[in-house]
Amino acid sequence: MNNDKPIFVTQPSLPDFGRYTGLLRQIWDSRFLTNNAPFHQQFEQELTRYLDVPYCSLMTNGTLGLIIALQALRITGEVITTPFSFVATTHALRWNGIEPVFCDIDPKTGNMDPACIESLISPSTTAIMPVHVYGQPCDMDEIERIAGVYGLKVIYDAAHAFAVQIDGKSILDRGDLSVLSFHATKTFNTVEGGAIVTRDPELKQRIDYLRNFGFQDELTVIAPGINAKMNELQASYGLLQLETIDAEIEKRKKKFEHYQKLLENVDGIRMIPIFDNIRYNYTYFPIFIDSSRFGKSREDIYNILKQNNIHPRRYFYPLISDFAFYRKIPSASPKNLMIASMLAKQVLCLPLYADLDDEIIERIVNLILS
Ligand code: T4K
Repeated sequence: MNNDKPIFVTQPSLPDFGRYTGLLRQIWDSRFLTNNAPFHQQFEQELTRYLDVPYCSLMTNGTLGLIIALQALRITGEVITTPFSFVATTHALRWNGIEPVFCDIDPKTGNMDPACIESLISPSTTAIMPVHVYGQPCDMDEIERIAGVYGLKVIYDAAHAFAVQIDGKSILDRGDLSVLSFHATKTFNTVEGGAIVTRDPELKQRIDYLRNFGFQDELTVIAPGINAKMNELQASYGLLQLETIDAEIEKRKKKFEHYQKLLENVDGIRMIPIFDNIRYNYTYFPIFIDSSRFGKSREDIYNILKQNNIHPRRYFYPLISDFAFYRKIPSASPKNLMIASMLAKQVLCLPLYADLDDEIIERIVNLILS
């Protein structure tokens, strides 16, 4: 096996080149490049159908989706969120002048622990923003129950949760809004991209205005919106990706299960739980290494793999609450985030993508166990 070729945590799957250039030809001919043009409209419709959700609004990326979701719901004050996520989750709050309040997480899933939410609610709290980390659904019933009692909105950061279903039903129409990412590193990618899912047609309308500077019509601007429009190169690419996404998820599932078989029953290595009634998208393959039982630490394994030109990622280390500009927030104290601090030290996301060779998976596992 050739060790000179680096193996990264992921490698995007792309649409068929010939078919994509066919669609580019149409864009060249029409000269409609952006601003709710034909491919944008078609992709938004087909995506809504595929995801089996009431409404969805395309975005140029997931981060702007989060920023707009908060604007659309007029969220202010404090929002309870998780530190065990990509920085974009908390940055979106700060870009709206909102104070993040960090909540500890469930050790089994890495998702926000609903039992920790109530003690963080203050008179300034207006919403809860959980993340379906690694595509594992949050405890949505309990989060939404608490939100109902205290009159809070719920915005799910569903960047990892494309097409995830429980008992055959999408999880994306839960809460007030869910926000997807279609970044190149995700199971479903449009190079950069994202979407906001809602059940409320009026809210969808407001989101659509906000992503286009707030324009309602040629002469009316209803709010200080932003530019978060997906362009025709992304939308046409996305249409082709939709055709192959089910096969993509199946391929990733096989790779995921190969790792699972090789790593089950290894003392000191834990994987995320997989439930039979959930349809996953297999974006990440995280393992949690307990060095006291396994004998080697997460950093040891990370370095061993790096020395062998394999590049796993420590998603999510450092915790968002450990970055300098968030560390001063009272809830960022490690004492408040004991489980999150522990998982951040243990986690390692191993390479996972549709074209990953089984032999490379075996080599990675052998290096971990050697
Ligand atoms: N919320 C959550 C929970 C998120 O995880 C994210 C994004 C967001 C919100 C925001 O959504 P977006 O605004 O991004 O749509 C990556 C991604 O940039 C980011 O989208 C993602 N989460 C995050 C978890 O991971 P990096 O800095 O780790 O990516 P990077 O460039 O180091 O890529 C990882 C590896 O993938 C590279 O070593 C090589 C490979 N790769 C990457 C790219 C971009 C490729 O083979 N081809 C490529 O085109 O952040």
